[in-house]
Amino acid sequence: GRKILCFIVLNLIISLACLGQNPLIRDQFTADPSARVIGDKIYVFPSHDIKCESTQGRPNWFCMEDYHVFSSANLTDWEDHGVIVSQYDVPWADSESFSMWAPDAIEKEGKFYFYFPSKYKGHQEVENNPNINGSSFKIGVAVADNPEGPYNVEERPIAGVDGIDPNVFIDKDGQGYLFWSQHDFFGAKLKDNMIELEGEPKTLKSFPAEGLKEGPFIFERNGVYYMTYPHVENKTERIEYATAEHPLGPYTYKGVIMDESPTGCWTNHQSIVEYGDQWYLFYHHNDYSPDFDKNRSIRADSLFFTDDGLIKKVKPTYR
Ligand code: FUB
Repeated sequence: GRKILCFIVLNLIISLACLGQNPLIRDQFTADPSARVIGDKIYVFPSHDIKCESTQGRPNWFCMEDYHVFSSANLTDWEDHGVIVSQYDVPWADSESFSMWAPDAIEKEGKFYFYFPSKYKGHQEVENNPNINGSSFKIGVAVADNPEGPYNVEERPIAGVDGIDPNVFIDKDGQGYLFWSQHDFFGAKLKDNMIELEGEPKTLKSFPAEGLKEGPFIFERNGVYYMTYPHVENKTERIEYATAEHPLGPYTYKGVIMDESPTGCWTNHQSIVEYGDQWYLFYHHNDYSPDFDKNRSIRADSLFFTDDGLIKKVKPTYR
């Protein structure tokens, strides 16, 4: 009885601590948080919004030139480990497009693999020609011996991948998968080296047909694969999920994890992680930039499951 009481009190303290600290990073704009437990800490690999000069990137749009990584042992105090990858380090990226969008990272056998999208050199050809079916983004990888880096950027983007918002997942049997979005969601097995696809990508079906979907993030719990993603049906993105018995599907739509922003932040972008017996949803909102929703801030709130393994809706702790 005492043990259970201690457990409940501890969880309550952790949850309350979490409620009190949003947004997580207060000295810069951050978005698209990918949270990973590494050792006894949580690492967050977000993207980095900046205020663009009028000559940089697309005016009044996302302006993103590099990535920082942050870590915390208590979800309250965050250490900024500095820039790990910048658009100027990536040989194939168009460093005038400021398009280092949502990344992801994972540990495998003591190495750390960081995946990021960017517009590539020559992307204008696709953008200016409606007859070419393709994306103006590709996805690159950088590899390090420590989560904080230094990261070595692969010379070329991943062959066979066109799109944004990479998400990497390693199943219980050690098989790696890469997911990304390009109108639809795509997924493919990764080779052991984690930097090449094994076989052809598969289109993942059975998600809502209408509206934009992006930002896939998959996790496994009790043998169920959860695919979570932001989806715009009306004006702003809400976070939804679908489940499957295999990482590559088929997926069945299950419901909404977080409703649309009440104050009109157009994007949201999630990751879900278990840390110290508690599940957390990491996401973003434009807390520090109410008038310009391309300058966002990352947040986290506790997440709970029903006995049937469904995800209970998370209410953001706005203040
Ligand atoms: O941060 C830029 C883009 O906005 C991301 O890639 C999308 O997921 C959305 O959050």
